[in-house]
Amino acid sequence: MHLHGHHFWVKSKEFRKETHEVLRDTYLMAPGEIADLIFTADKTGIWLFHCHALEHHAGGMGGVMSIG
Ligand SMILES: [Cu+2]
Repeated sequence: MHLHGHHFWVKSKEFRKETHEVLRDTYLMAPGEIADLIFTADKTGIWLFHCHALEHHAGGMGGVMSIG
């Protein structure tokens, strides 16, 4: 999943129970995975959040986030 306009930290089972301070704008998720993407929403606007697999995005795996 890719978030436009921001970078985020990931807290997921991928990293077991540890929090790694890896700053990203894209995170490759496994099927069924649940992850927290932690970021500071300090940029006003409408930002796209979507899957980078184009066939997934075309199938509806995307949306927008409004910060204002
Ligand atoms: Cu996908």
